[in-house]
Amino acid sequence: QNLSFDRYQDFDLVNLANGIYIPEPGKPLLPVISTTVVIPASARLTSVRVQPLGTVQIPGTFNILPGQVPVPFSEREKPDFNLPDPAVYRSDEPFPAQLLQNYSTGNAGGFRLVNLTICPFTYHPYSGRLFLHTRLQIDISYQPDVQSAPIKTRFQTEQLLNSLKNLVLNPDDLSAFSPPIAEADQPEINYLIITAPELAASFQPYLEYKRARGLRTELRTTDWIERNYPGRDLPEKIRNHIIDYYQNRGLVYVLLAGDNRQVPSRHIRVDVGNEQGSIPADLYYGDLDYSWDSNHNNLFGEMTDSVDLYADVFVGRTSLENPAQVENFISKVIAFECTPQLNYIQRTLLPSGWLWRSLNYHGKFVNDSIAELTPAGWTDLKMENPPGARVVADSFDHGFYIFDPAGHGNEAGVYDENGTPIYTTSFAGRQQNQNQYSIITSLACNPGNFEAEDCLAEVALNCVNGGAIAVMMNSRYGWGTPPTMGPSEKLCVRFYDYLFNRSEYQLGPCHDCSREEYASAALYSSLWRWCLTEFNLLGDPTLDLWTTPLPTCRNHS
Ligand SMILES: [Ca+2]
Ligand SMILES: [Ca+2]
Ligand SMILES: [Ca+2]
Repeated sequence: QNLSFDRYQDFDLVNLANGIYIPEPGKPLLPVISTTVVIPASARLTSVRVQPLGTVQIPGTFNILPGQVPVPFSEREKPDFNLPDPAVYRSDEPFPAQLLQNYSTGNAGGFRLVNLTICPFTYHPYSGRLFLHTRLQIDISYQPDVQSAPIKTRFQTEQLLNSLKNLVLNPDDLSAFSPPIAEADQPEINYLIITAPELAASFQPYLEYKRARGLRTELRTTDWIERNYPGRDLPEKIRNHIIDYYQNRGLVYVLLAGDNRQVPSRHIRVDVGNEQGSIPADLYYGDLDYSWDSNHNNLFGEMTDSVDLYADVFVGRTSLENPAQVENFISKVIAFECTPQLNYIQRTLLPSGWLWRSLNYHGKFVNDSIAELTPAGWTDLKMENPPGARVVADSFDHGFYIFDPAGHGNEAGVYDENGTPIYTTSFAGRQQNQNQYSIITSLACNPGNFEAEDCLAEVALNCVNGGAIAVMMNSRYGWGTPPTMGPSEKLCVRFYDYLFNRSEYQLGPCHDCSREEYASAALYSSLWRWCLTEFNLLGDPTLDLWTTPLPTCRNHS
């Protein structure tokens, strides 16, 4: 029941629930699946093998759609159709030749993970036969590493174990495979706030609040970091400070507490097609294993640079720049965590517009996928082609826990293909939803570009009488792969999958694990790397999320 087919022009389109596409223009477009396996923290991977244990032929013959060139969601032109590659389509050789498309290894907080991208289909283009491998055997071999595993604190291991159980295929192995535990050499710091000197005093009440919830907290200012840590520039010094606390003081959570002027972002360099991406990516501060510039050319996160894309600490940014905004942020978090309104938690607001009308491709596709994930009893208010942003903003004021405006975008808003606004900064800053703060996601281009003076994500987060408590939006172009759902859509959907289906109730881990699902795709495909890294979190990574209107307070101790 997870498999369905559509027709697109003269071609067959294969859909698999939880599958993704990594399109190669002209080659048959078949969904692939990602899966993650934990191996011992001290292990070195030696081989991965995937074999089918059960295979069925899908009745009929198929003319599978060729992969198309990805398109940014700000592009309103209809992309040209990519024709089938005759070298593949005139042959009857099995496609793809290997079920295992790619795999990667990495570390998440001392745990060692293997991420696999597998195509569960085999297609014979000339005869049109299509086979589905319904059961797969995955063999993973490893050896003890010569380097011993990093030592982690009990708190670090517990937090990571708690989040990784939702990511890995073999959660029962997590305890046995966890890194060795020891007390930190220096006093433990679980939660670090990094901010500019002028905001430090305003964050003191927040440190105390988080302390009362069981976290060992510390605040460091960028000028102190500048003086005390090595690095080629301030972002590298900040990251070296985080690495120090991660290795020696048991650090798990980091709040980058400021706009780009207060706490600078690192740009990473990813190219997709003719687009050169220079992408503000806060994952640079979370994935701590490598330098992100292993080829030493001052361009970070290139496809040739070493990264593993697994967060070792959970990072979020609260993009604010003055004490009044800090005060507002603190009061919103405390209200959200301790005295939430109960009547709005199980409500989603899902406005959408046309992405490419000529391709029959609409923002409602991603929103329908989100609505399919909301539990029974939730109310999903879909608004297709709203007449303008005012209607959406008026609804928003009634209180919706989840808000996903889907359309074309820029820094100031999200729009239908024809230019009609769906949601914009002028409304986001004046919402009156009071203590019914929303979690906001969007596939659109650029509304998460916090380097702009005030992008949509920042305005929603800093709204005084309501707005958002957490926003995940793209800092550069979102990418689509019409007629199939592209990475930016899948990332929005996967966040809600972790929240609703996998019971991940903490914001940072929910955001990071849902992205890590696609780690190997993003190590292998620049399209996926672009989309994964630009989807930054604006919000506190330690924030406790509600999915039922039952107030219980969580205590980290
Ligand atoms: Ca580089
Ligand atoms: Ca990592
Ligand atoms: Ca800004």
